[in-house]
Amino acid sequence: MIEVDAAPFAYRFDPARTALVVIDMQRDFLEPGGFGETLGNDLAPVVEIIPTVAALIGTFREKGWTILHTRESHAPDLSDCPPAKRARGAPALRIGDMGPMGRILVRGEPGADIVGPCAPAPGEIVVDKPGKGMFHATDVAEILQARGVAHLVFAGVTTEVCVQTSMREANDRGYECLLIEDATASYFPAFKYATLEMIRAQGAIVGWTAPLDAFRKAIA
Ligand code: TIU
Repeated sequence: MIEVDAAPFAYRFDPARTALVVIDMQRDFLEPGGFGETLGNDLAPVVEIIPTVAALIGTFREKGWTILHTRESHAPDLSDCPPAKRARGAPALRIGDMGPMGRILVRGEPGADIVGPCAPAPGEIVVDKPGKGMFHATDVAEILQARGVAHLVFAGVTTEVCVQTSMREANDRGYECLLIEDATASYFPAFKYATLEMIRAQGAIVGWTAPLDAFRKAIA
């Protein structure tokens, strides 16, 4: 077992039973004209973490440990997009509308791609998910069970939406979850810090948090 100096106390994991989960590092959330910007968000806080997420992916790659990437996206006919999700709010463009990177949040469009520095390598798992959580309407449970995974290390965007939802889903399914603090971001920095606090409060009620540096020191 490897022990990471994490909060609220040490996080222990067996690399053979661990997967890195990189949530939704897609152009639609990180680049101008994508879903995130159409919702009215400032992209700067999420763009900032790209190099750290890439470094974390590189660390897992060097070790040959399991890496799973998710993409929030919908079928071209939007059959997996609840009408309520598309109708919500007053975005500049709605899910399925044509934007500068193709149709917003639609599978196979340029905007749904993962940004270059975080792009999946051959052999890494890529899961398209129609919801915020990675277990909803996906094969993630079966994929992780088939590999005997018990520990999940989380990164990606956004901290309080898809990362937190996926981490809570995983926690309820019995996974031991660690969120890498500087490899996740929100459009709202205050929401990121609140999420980190609520995850690790009450004796790691949802899971642990640690900076990338602490994770790397632990495995060195
Ligand atoms: N809007 C927002 O903060 N996030 C999302 O809609 N999806 C993800 O977090 N991936």
